[in-house]
Amino acid sequence: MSVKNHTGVLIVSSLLAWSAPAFPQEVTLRAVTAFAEGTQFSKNFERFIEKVNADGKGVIKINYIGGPRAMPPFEVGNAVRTRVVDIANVTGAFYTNLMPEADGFKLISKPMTEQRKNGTWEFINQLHTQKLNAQYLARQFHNVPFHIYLNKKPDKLDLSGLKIRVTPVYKDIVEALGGTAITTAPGEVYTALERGVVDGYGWPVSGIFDLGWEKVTKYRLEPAFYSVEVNVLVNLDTWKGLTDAQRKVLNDAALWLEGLDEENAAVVASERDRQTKAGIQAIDFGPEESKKFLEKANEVAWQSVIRRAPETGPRLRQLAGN
Ligand code: 173
Repeated sequence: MSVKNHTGVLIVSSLLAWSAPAFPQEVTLRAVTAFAEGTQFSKNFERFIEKVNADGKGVIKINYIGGPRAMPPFEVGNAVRTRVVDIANVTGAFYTNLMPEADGFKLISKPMTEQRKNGTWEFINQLHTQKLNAQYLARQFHNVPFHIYLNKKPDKLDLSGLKIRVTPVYKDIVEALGGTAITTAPGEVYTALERGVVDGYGWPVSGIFDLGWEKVTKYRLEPAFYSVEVNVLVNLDTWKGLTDAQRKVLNDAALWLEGLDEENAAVVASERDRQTKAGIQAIDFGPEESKKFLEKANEVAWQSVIRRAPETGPRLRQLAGN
């Protein structure tokens, strides 16, 4: 080795040794959301990103790429699996093709503090590890229910002759009530209603104003049912590559994010009120019919999950306790 080369090596290695503490390694994660940016089911994830970027300064950073303009919602689960993105905000309903059990998450309505204690989080995390190559970092909106919204008024709790926009969340109950289920991403709902391609749609109690759907919605069918689940997932290779300090920033922010569910009761009340003011009428066939509806909704959904996931579905149902 020549003196010159030898000197070069020395200079390089000492530079590295010297520079390490001055430039601590900060990792940047690429993030997407399956819901439109700034809307009801992306908002809290966006607050989570802000928190991670503030608390994780110099340690971990999230680069928010955006929502459905950047990636079709039904592809987000697979994008996490293949590490096209590192972290995502997405409902299990959008990745049932990869994990049929994900259709059962809407049937679990216990608060996350309880799910983290009673083994539910652990079981669902295992499913994500195995089937989605992902860490199940957080679940949001357990206390926000769904509804079916309609533009035609049925005379009983029956959807015969009606075409209803669905995702896997509503498909089984819509069909059990005699309706025709048409699957679309949220971004296609407005046009489908406007053109009369569908007579109604499934959606949570909150969020219809975000995309102007109140302009093309006449009725909200009662009762509310199921439980919204929007999850924050981290690609498992990304997760394993993080330092303890980086993982701690994410985990702490995840628990904080789950805590934001406390705000939902007020949001639900104000959205119902706002719907009334916008002229959307509630259709309610009374307590007895509502009770039958809820029992049917629960039963058809579990049967469907258990048929598609005979090994794991029953355990999920046991954890859900319904
Ligand atoms: O209706 C939907 O697109 C859907 O399945 C969903 C799930 C969670 C939150 C919002 C919508």
